[in-house]
Amino acid sequence: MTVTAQNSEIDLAGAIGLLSAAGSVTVLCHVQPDADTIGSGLALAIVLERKGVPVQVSFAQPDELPESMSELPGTHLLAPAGQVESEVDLLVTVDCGSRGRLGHLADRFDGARTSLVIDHHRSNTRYAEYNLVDDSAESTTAILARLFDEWGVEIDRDIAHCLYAGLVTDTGSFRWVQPGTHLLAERLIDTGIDSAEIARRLLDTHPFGWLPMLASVLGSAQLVPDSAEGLGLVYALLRHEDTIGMRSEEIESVIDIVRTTSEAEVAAVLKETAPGHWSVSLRSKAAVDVSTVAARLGGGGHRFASGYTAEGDSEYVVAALLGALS
Ligand SMILES: [Mn+2]
Repeated sequence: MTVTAQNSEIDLAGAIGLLSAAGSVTVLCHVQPDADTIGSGLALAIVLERKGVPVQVSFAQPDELPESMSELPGTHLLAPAGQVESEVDLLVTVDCGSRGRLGHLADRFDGARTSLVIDHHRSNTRYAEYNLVDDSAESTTAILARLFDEWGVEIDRDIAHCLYAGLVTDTGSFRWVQPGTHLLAERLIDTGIDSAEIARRLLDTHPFGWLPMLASVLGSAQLVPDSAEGLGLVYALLRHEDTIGMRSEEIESVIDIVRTTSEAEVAAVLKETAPGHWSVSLRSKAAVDVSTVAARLGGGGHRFASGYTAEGDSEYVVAALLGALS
């Protein structure tokens, strides 16, 4: 297929039609995968495998699945990025707001007969031939739960485990919810999954070294009361040396502490992924749409949670952020 194919919006029934007709499927998750993209990818792959459809799930980087997700059902369907088939009937991306979030696996679009995006990011760029995007959904796994219901797929314990992983993490342990969120959680828990253990593994398990890392990083946090039109910015830097030996689980946890600062509407954590290369997480509480802020800096995301990448020294990256917030 060509990348200039018409980018159609599609509904659940249309997506089911594509999935039902597919002779083979590749499911791609975003780089630096979280539990929503992996939970979505594995749940969909389990369903397709049971229907007899050859399926691979993958993500471009890092090379290994985050340790906290290793107990999810369906990991036997994960393929190393280098082993993802170059030709496939249907390419599906899950929880991935733009083509760039696929990393080098974006080239698999070239060998796909057709493509489908399933996502809930506000900033989604509709980069596939068919796009099932619901930015009101709590998680991509919540969209998949509706898709499975419409498809007549029974959500059993294994599928529920994958869907719950995305739901509990993307809602911040059920802080950011809407009518229906807890009903979905109840349905998933009722299959017999150990919801406490799933949440503990994904969100509340860190090695001891996390504590001194936090002490160092949080100790250097800065408050900029004038930023964001006087609503305030708080930020912290995770320098490359702070991240050595830390898993993504430890690195991604920092923003959840920084964002609790009462004097700041916007929180940022600048993570130095390699010397001079930064991945920036943004959070807001109510008044600021950080998906727009991230978009100004080349990234994207949700209204209250977004991110982007940047290059340069920390002063330069902070100055660019302050500029985008003003
Ligand atoms: Mn998500």
